[in-house]
Amino acid sequence: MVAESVVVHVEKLKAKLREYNYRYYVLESPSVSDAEYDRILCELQNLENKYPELIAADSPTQRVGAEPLKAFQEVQHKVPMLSLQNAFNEDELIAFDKRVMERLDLVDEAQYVCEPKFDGVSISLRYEQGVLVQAATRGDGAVGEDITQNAKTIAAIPLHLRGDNIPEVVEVRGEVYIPLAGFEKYNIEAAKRGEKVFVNPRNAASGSLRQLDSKITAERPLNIFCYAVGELVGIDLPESHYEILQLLIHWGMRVNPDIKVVTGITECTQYYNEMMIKRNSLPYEIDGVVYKVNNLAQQQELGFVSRAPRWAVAHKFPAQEEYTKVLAVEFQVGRTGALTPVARLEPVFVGGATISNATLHNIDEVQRKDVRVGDTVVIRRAGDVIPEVVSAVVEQRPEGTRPVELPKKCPVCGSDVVRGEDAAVARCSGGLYCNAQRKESIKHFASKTAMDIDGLGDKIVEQLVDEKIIEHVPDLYKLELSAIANLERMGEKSAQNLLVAIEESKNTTLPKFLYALGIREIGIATAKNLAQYYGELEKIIAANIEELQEVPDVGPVVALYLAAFFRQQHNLEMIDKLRQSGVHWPAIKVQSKDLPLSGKTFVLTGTLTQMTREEAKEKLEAQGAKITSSVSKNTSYVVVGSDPGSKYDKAQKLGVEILSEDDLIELLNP
Ligand code: D41
Repeated sequence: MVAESVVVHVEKLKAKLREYNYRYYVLESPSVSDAEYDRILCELQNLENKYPELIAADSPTQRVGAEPLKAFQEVQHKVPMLSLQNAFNEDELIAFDKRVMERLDLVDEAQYVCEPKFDGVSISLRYEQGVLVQAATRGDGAVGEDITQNAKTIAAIPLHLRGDNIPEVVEVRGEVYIPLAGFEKYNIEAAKRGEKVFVNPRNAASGSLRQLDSKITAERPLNIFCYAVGELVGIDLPESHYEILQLLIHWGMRVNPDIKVVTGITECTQYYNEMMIKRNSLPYEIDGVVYKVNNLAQQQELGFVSRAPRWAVAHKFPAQEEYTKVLAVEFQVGRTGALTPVARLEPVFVGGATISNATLHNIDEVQRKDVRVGDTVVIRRAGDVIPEVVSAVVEQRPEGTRPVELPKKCPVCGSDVVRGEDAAVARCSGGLYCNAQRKESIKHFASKTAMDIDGLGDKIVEQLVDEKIIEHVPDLYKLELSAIANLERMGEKSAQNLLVAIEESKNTTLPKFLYALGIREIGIATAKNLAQYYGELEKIIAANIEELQEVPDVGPVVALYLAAFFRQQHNLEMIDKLRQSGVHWPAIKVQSKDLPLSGKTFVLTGTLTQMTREEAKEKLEAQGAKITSSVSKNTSYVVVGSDPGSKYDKAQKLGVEILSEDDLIELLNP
């Protein structure tokens, strides 16, 4: 037993260090000298050495810890980390605000929180009873990597929350970044040591967080700004996003001082202009600003599409641009046969990276911009987005150039190239005869979100197809060691590992399998909805176009693609072959479909008095109804509260049945 006086003293030392640390790194106004801080840390260290049972995970001595990891563990985010939709210009921004106002049926302008957009790495910090227990990268938003050891080395991240009203669980979301000064200093020193330098601060932050040895991370000048909460248990959410940020500040998290609440989109644009000027004097990089609807009830009502909230938008600063020459224009063939024109360029340094290819999107775009081989062009690179050709400098065009034409035959397989009447996209009609389409569909099948075949990278797939070792997806499950061990850059060991990964991929889930099939417009979110709704693949295959549209998020176009895919004999044969090879998934329990309002679609407009719109939505959904935001002729009922918006007029125009709040209550409680 350790004497109580020692326990109390250790707690006092820890509290002191926590306070000093907070003042230094979060408030950036130190309250003691470095020597004093070190003295207390040393005293604590000595006591912990003597009484190891007193070492707690949140002790300031535990920031750099333990042995290097072998690999990062996966972390399933309890609340998904959503992504942000982008607005690249004022028109897109105005459209965003208009959608917000329409969906909320607002007459007055919406209130927005404006935040700088830090160019770093998004992470999630999980605190239980106020103690940091886990840090994770965003990953794909659903699953990230456990970087707890590395996050603990960041001094601005509290190991222990301050203040009162500490929740049982809170996940704090923020952006880890490297200040410009730290980035430059690090690169100068790395260059002196003859080591690799980072191209930009974001890569530096990302590379530093992804070190298996936290001692290396500890040497990097990482910092954080927090901007949201994920899971929250034990206390009620406040009413606004701004109040959440105040709570974070209260708990000792670092929140950016340039965050502001404004009313209406005009004030957002003013903020944007202010930050654009301020940007150059900030000690860290920002690549735009973010606007978020402040009111949380409104956020909830807006919800999200795919994985981005409808209530937030990133307003990007203009991208960096540079001039270079077009050496060639080639057409790449994608998984669905779409031909994408790509400009091969004289290499040029834009926005922190050397670019030698840029997309031209589609043939209409090429002809509209009239980009020709030999032209000098403007190249734009915005953040992570694929570089694009903005325009050609016609004044500098050499003689004898010709407009780029769409090839009549697929450059890969020679099949006819076809274009629908109004489709901007031209496609190779070769289907799975086309090597390019087959390669892309196999890559997609093997990808992490799909069957997750570790080690089956793009280069390997290309070799396997080019050397005719495999032709179609099901052939993957017939691969033998001898066939793959001879591939370039493939040793016996990695060949064996690949076979194991292929074998393990057989154990999958229905959503992953559905997504892996590569049906047009079927992302993982839609695949999950389909799986949840039908429970069995056979039922999805058997469903007709109308039935498919009962699934959340499935509209007429997606339903058509699904039905078309499952009508093709060769696709059904492929599915059979895969299942015969042993691909399987656990059964899914479906929510009952025989509810009173199954198959009915509702739109809610105006203010309800006896329940909130959210409650109405939940009650309707519990009875099987689907709630959508816009009125169409497929809408079954429009529920009209007081001060209804334009949706009411539209319902009348289309002759959709209109329900009052009382009618709704009657319907819910017959
Ligand atoms: O500064 C940022 N990079 C930033 C990113 C920010 N200030 N706010 C953000 N808010 C969100 C939501 C609205 C989803 C909570 C974000 C991000 N998301 C984000 N960053 C990367 C993916 C999403």
